[in-house]
Order: sequence, then structure tokens, then C-alpha cells
Amino acid sequence: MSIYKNHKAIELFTRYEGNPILTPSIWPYRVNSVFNAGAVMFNDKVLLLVRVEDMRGFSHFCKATSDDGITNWKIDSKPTMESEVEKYPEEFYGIEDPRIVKLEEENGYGSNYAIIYTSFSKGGPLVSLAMTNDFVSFRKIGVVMTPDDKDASLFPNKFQGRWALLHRPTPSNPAMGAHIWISYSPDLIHWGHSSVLLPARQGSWWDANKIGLGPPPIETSEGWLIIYHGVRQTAAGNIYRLGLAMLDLEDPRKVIKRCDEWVFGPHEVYERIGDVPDVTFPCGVVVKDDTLYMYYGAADTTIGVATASMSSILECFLKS
Ligand code: M1P
Repeated sequence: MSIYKNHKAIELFTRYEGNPILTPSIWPYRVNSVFNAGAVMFNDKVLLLVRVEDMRGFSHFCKATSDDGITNWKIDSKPTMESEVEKYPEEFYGIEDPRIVKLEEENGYGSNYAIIYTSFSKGGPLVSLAMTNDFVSFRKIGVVMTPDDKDASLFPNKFQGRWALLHRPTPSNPAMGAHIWISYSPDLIHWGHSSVLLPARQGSWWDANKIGLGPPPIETSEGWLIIYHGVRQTAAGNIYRLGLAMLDLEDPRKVIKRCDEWVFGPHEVYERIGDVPDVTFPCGVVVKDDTLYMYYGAADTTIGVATASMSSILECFLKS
């Protein structure tokens, strides 16, 4: 139920009327919350790698699959990918917010899928990488960006022989703003040639001071579509809304366009009330025909899905 009954703000995405589609109450084991899931098409099903927060407050990942990406989710009966603190001490306080990318070029690991996620280390959040072919066994590569850094994803292909990573380092001085950066690597391990790609705006903008990547970059005829979150700080707390940008297909350091208005934000009760109120936070999409399915964490408690046609998304770039 929306609290904005006759609200005239037009949002690009349409929420599934049965939202939220995944909740802690349907989980096969005892959990606090399920949110911020990576998404991919796998064996003709939609596969979500869901961030699950346990009753200690630590997160792990659990797989859920569905034929239509909306209903009849089959959820693993136990955690699918967990922290391994002995081998990977950076995962001390858990693993969070996975983004899944099907790699289209040889990567040296014999794996098709990269999972880029936040490890919550004793030194703060950082970016980690794991590989898989089957979403049953995972090969962890380890840390790729040191703290504080999160909200990261690879692109599926290399650019002039180098992998590219979008990520969001947080400066020690918050007044500097937290921006989306791009970095490059020849081998997925050694990263550099870093630069700010999308800066957080300032003042009263909806995406002032802190932004972060949402799902992995989406290849379109017009460029790499980026869905990102902007964090509006208010006297009542933060509001996590979503905006769009388009990057050049050949050279993603070039921002072709960034839309001014947000395209999605917390309206429904399950988005406005939860462990962290007023949060819409997608980490994964799948595209089927002309429809983009966006899976988003709602109030850090449940998962919703919203859809938009790719053509209507591309039209946004003509308008603003
Ligand atoms: O609570 C909202 C989100 O806060 C963090 O995101 P960011 O650092 O970009 O503000 C993350 O912890 C995320 O998991 C969480 O949903």
C-alpha cells in the first residue's frame, strides 16, 4: 500500500503488486532480514544471490531461483556463500551486497560468473571478488579494493585489454563527498588508473554528498546504463533513491549523460518502514526482451521487484 494515494510523481518503474517478493518470514531458516540481492539469468531461471542478515547482525548470501523472476522462489535450505574468516580475515563481520556479472572474456580462473561484494573487515567495508560456474561452489579471489570502499561491480568485458571496476571509496572527510570511481586491472587483482567517474552532487540535490552504484552496468544500444543510488540527508534520516547515467560503450570513463531527476524511491510501506527506513537499494537486474526487472532491497528488510521497458528507460535520456 502506498502512502501517496494520489501522488502525481511519475516514476519510471512499476512495482509488482505482490511486493515484497522475498521476506524473512518465508526463509527456510531463522534470519533477521533479506535484502540487496545480486541477480542473473542462470539455466533459464532468474537466480538471486540474496544478502541475508542473521540474528547476530552478520550477513551471508543465500540463493533463490524462480522461473518467472516474480513467483515460486526456491530458496536454498542453508547459507550458499558465507564468510570464511580463517582464510579471508577481511570477511570478519560478514559479506554484503553482491553484484553478479557474467564475464564475456577469458579471465584466467576458468569461471563464467564474477561476484563482487562488500566484505566487512575489522578495518571497515572493502571490495572482494569471488568466481563461480554453478552458484554452488565459489572460488574467492580476495580483496580488490581496501577500506572504506563498497558498491562495486565489474563490467562483463575488458576495455583495451583491461578489466574495469566501478566502486565507491569513502573519504575520511565526509565534506569531500562519496563519489563513484572507475579503476582498471590487467588481471582482476592489481587495480589502478583510478579516477572519479560520477561525483555526488551538492546542496539540495536528491543525490548530494553520497552516491553509490546499484546493479552492474547494463549494455544498451546507447551505452552502458548505470542505475545508482543517491542518499538525501534530511532531519528525519536518509532517503535512498535511484537515478540513471549513461557511459560510452567503448570508453566507460566518458559519461554521455546523467539524468537530473530520480526515477525510483521509497513510497510503499515496506520501503518506508523496516530496519533502515526509506531505502530502495538494487544490486541486480535481469533483462528479458524489452523488460528490465530490477530487484531491490526495501528498507534493508525485504526484497521487491519493479519493471520498466528498456525503451522507456532510454527515453529518459532524451528528456532531461
Ligand atoms: O542502509 C542503506 C544501505 O547503506 C549502505 O549503503 P551506502 O554505503 O551506499 O550508503 C549499505 O550498507 C547498504 O547495504 C544498505 O542497504
